[in-house]
Amino acid sequence: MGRNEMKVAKQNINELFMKKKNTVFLTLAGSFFAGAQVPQPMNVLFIMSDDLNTDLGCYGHPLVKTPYLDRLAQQGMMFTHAYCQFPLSGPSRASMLTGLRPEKTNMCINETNFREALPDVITLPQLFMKHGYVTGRAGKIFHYGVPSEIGTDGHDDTISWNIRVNPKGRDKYEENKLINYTPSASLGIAPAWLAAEGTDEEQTDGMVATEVIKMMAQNKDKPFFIAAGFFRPHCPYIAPKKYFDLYPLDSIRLPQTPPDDLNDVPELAQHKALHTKLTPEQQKYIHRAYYASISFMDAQVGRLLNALDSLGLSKKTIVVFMGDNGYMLGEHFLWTKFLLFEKSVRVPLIIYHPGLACQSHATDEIVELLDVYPTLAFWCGLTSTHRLDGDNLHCFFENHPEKWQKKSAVSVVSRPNPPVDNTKPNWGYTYRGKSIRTSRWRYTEWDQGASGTELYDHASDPGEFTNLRGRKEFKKTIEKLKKEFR
Ligand SMILES: [Ca+2]
Ligand SMILES: [Ca+2]
Repeated sequence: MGRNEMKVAKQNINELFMKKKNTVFLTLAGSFFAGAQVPQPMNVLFIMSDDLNTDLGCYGHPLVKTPYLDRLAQQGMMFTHAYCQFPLSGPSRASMLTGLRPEKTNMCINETNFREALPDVITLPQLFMKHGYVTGRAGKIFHYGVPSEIGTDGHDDTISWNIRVNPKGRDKYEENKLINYTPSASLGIAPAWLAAEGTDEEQTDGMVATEVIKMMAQNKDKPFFIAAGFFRPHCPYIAPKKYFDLYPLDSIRLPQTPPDDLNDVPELAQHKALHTKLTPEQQKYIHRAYYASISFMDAQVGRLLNALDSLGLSKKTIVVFMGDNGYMLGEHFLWTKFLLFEKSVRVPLIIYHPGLACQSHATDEIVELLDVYPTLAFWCGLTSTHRLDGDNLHCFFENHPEKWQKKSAVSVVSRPNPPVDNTKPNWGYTYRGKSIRTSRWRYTEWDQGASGTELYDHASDPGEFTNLRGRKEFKKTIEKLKKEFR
């Protein structure tokens, strides 16, 4: 679609929007954007990966092989600075899927259900369902204990879906084969891995892809919002053996951290994972297994993208790919997530809209996972029933990144107020850490500053090693950043 045609299309949409209600807009919006002859709304293929940081080929990782995500990024838009709103599955996903900041969902832990605070909120898939779309998911989209709840509904919001499938693959049945460095701990947090025998299709994530392909084939003549919720690279890090072979152990480089790095880091900022006690060699095995899990998951994304082509859906399906939270692999001597450092809150976000030809395929502007809901709703002509906290990313797809107003991302995290007690709301956890990231700075407060603050200058210190709080020359910078908290 040329620029003038786009202008006309947008004008028409605006006029329609003024005059008519959403049903008409919904029916026509897809056709304007897609340039199709028969009015038809766009489909959405929504792909999530669990605990995936930006260690991907397209994000510049020197080792990790992700050919399919790289291809998606080349065709669509890669957001190099996208941030989750809470670095833990349940609260992050609830925030993104309701379009609301975590404090409004009142989810400080995975075990709380956002419906307690927001009984009537319309989730993103639910909005599509209410407008006549078929909504379906396979695997983890809302929270799901991994690996304990694989094969169940997990903590799903079941009213958001017409179709729910919960595959359970040989990764679940072969947990006894895991190489586990902390056998006494639960597998949901243990550093454990397996280079598995057998095929991709036998693994849970392979089955998720198979089920989603089936779902798209069965619903290819209806508008759909179909979601693939991959469990990898969440631990236990399991993938077929061939993906481990991509990463010889001697090619793995462990992150370099100054020995005194944590001396200027507040106690609450240091959530310790079991991985902290691993030997350097064990750490390399964990890196390799995490990378293998990413490449395996990437191959399943490839199967979905190829299926869109073979089903004739690629011209009428928006593809969204994202991670739910970042992941640390020993940076700052810290591991996993539930932290407010860059690597724990920065996530991959790649979006492809077949009807919008981006001239540029990547942007460094700061965006939040919250921005996904309003964008998809806008593209499909759906109006949210509640006020959304995110912004519409459309300007990046019409080659006007300068229209993007948001200049910072905010992430929060909880910490317990002992004693932890599962009869208390959120088990006694409250929002105690809050962090803001602009293109240059990261500023973090614990207990509104009473339990410590951190300021990192990404222009000179991308590793966030030197905490600049307390230095006179940065007082004004901190005051300014505090004003941008939301
Ligand atoms: Ca997660
Ligand atoms: Ca430090």
